Amino acid sequence: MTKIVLATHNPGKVREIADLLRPLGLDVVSAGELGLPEPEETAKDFLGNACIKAEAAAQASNLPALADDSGFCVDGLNGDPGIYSARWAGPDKDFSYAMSRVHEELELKGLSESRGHFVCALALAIPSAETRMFEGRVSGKTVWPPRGGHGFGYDPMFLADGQTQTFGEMAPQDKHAMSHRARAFQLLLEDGVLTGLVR
Ligand code: ITT
Repeated sequence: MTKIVLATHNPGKVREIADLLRPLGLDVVSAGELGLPEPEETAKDFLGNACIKAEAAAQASNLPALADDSGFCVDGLNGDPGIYSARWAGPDKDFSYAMSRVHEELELKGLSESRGHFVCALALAIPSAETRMFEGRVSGKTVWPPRGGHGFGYDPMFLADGQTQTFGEMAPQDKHAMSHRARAFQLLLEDGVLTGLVR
């Protein structure tokens, strides 16, 4: 079976991407399990950071590596936290705190809610081949207080358009059916490069 590295140290992403990859019959191992270092995310956009993470993992492991750079972009905060979504949670990765910060910064602007979207950039780096990149989005709005214990990160404060449940309230398979990550993944599948790896 072809081995592929998930170039992420975020357990929520590992869970969701492994669910999406499972049907392809790839042998998935995470960067955390391989003890790979976390590269600094110095790019100015999601695609650039996904590339940095995928290429660092592919180089260190000599295996194909799939990275995800994602975030929550809130219109009322001019797109913040955006590429800084993980950093807003501080060193303890406290997303209750990060969600409160979004809410408080909106309130400071006199807003009780705002439109926003999640972005997911995927980069697939294959040793000695060109890195492929894909981006998916899902639009909706902020809700306060947060609702639900599923998912991760900002899920409990995000209501996708046309839904009554936040991403935090949805069953994982319902989030997978419509999320930014699932949309980016669909583009990756359509490209065929991933299925080409399966022997
Ligand atoms: P890696 O870099 O190791 O992959 P990270 O958590 O630091 O892990 P990012 O830099 O891409 O990853 O930060 C993305 C943050 O955006 C993530 O920590 C979540 O808080 C948030 N986020 C991304 N996708 C999300 C989703 O599906 N639901 C809720 N929050 C999400």
